[in-house]
Formats: sequence, C-alpha cells, structure tokens
Amino acid sequence: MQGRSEPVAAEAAASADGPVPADAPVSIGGRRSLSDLPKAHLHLHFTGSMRHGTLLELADRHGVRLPDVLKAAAPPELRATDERGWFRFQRLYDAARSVLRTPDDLVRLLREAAEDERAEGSGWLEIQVDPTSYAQRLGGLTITVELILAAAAGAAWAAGIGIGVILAANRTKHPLEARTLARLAGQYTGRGVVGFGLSSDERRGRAADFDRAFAIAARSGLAAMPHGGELAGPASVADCLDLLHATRIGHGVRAVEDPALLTRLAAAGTVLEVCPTSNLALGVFDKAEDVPLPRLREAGIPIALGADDPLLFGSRLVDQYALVRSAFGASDAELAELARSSARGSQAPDSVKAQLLAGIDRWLTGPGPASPASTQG
Ligand code: ES4
Ligand code: ZN
Repeated sequence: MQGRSEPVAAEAAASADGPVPADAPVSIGGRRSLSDLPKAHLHLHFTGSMRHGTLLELADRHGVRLPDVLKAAAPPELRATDERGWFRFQRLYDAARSVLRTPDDLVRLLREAAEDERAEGSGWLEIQVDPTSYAQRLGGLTITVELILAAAAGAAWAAGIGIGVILAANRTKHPLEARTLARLAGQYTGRGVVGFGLSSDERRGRAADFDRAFAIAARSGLAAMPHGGELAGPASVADCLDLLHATRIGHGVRAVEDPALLTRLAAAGTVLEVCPTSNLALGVFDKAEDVPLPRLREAGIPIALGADDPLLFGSRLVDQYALVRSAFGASDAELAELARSSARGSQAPDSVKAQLLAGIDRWLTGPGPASPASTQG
C-alpha cells in the first residue's frame, strides 16, 4: 500500500510506488520535475487537505478518539462504489473533521495547506468547504465563513500563493440549507469566495433539488462547480450542466460513458476536475490505466487534475501528474498542457493566470532534465 505522501517529498513518494518511477528515465516523454511545473489546484477539500500529523496532534489536544485506521501512517483502504464503501469514507471524513474545533485550528489547516501547495508548485489553490459543519462550534455560519476567508488570505500571503474559497453545499442535506449558503456565499463574491459547489453522495442528493441554490449563487456572480459523474453516471453530469449551469465539474469522469455528452462538454469548454487517486481509492476505476483521461483529452475537454482528499487518499497534486506520466506515458508537453488547463480553468485573477502560463512555458522550454553527461560533470 502507498504511504501517505508528505508534501515536499511528494514526487519521491509517488515514484516509490508507481509502476514507472517519476524520476526514472522513461522512453516516452520527458522527466522534468513535476514540483517545478507551475499549476493551479482546483479540487481540494478543506478537511481532506489536513496533514496527517496535524490530525493526530489536534485529536490529542481536543481529546478526540480517532478510528484506528486514521491513526495509522498508511491511508485507509476504501473502495466506495457500493453504499457501504462510501459510508466508510464518509465516516472517516467526519471523524477527521471533528478535530477542527477552534479558530486556530482552521488557521493552522489553511496555513499548512498553502505551504504544502507552494512546495509542490501550485501558484493558485481553490479550496472547497462546507462551513455549516463547523458553524455550530464556532458561533454561527457567517462568522465561520469570515474566519475561513481571513485565514485563507493570511495563509496565501504567507506562502506566496493565491487562494480562492469555494463554498460547497452538501447534497445529502436539505436544499434550503444550500440556499442559505448560496446567499451567504454571494456576499463574498470578489472578497475571497470564487465559486459555489455541491459535494457528497451523488446517488442521494439530486442536482434538481439544488437548482435554486445555484441560481442564487449565479445571480451574485459566482461560478458553479458541483461534483458530478463520479459515483453516478453521465446523467449526473448532464444535470450539472442543465440544472446547475456548471462551468466546471468535480470529477465528471463518467461522462466518458456518453459520447454525445463528451462533445457537449468540449463545445462548452467545461473543465473537468479529474482526481485519479481519489477515483482509485473510492473504486470508481480499478487501476490507474482505467481512468479515462486520454479519452477525455482526445474529446477536447479541458482537464484540471486535483487531489480531492490527500488525507484519506494518500497522495497530493503532484502525485496526480506523476500518475498521468507513469500510467499513460504522458510527455512533458502533455503535462504542461494539463497545467495550462488548470490555470485557464481557475478563478484566479488574469494576472495570476498569465504568470502561471508564462511559468509553464518556461518549465517546458527550459533546459529540461539533466542528461547523464551533464550530471557527471
Ligand atoms: C466528495 Cl468530500 C468528497 N471526496 C471525494 N469525492 C467526493 N465526491 C463528493 N464529495
Ligand atoms: Zn471532491
């Protein structure tokens, strides 16, 4: 089993387990450092971004008893296509979330998330959170959102990256709750909140029930970026487009089952936030080679790779790029194109996008990996 991938050693950790070590010479494509590739990270959940060491420390501090599998150094075995598997994932996620109790905990989580992103080459991060789960302990929804936004701004400044917050409703809760959140989110458009999301079990909460929440968010100028086409099939992706007017979709990988939908996504330029390790951990696909990334790319759909929940899935953003390199033999030019899609698909200010795109070009046109001759002197 793969060990948890600690931030700075992310690439090395990926290479220790992947079929083709990320730093080994490969016959197809190059092997520039993937941590040096400038990227935007568009699919990362708040609790799911927590460092494992922080989880243990906060559990200890607050007297929270964690399930044994969360205490272990290795990430848990999941597999969630059946309801029991998802329930297991959800239970562990909720247990991890329960260690985040004070304003300082949120500040720490965001500071570390920003540092970890910086270390693996992300210049821009969009972090996704359902603040209702913390609101009770922190004194209400508005104060919780304000806390998160202030902490995100501080963390971004300290790490030297940009951070946008996506407020995401939980699709297994009442749609009225989503509307309340959408109204609140809209008050922070342009002040830290960059989008409105919808997370949790697609097989339970139907997109149709959340159309009014998304309409409220849209009226306030927020982009729609719901999860879809992960645990449910292509109809769920179509619902995200038709009913929620999504410009980006979390996962969306099962769109591959419907060729007409692929054409539609490509024509609309809808970005799919593809999270390969998450798909493997949750049993959406059996092996890395089954993640339909090449088919989605060939259809002309912009892809932004994401890590989803590194805490539970054991790997971070740079590991997703390493996986695409090892599973599909992606060249450095192809990996650069994925990074470009992440920048273009982000809600980053134009100046940040331009900076990322220029950095990606430099990465690709630069000297490239050292040849054996030059490393030997
Ligand atoms: C999800 Cl929180 C989370 N993690 C992974 N996959 C998801 N799908 C919906 N919510
Ligand atoms: Zn997700």
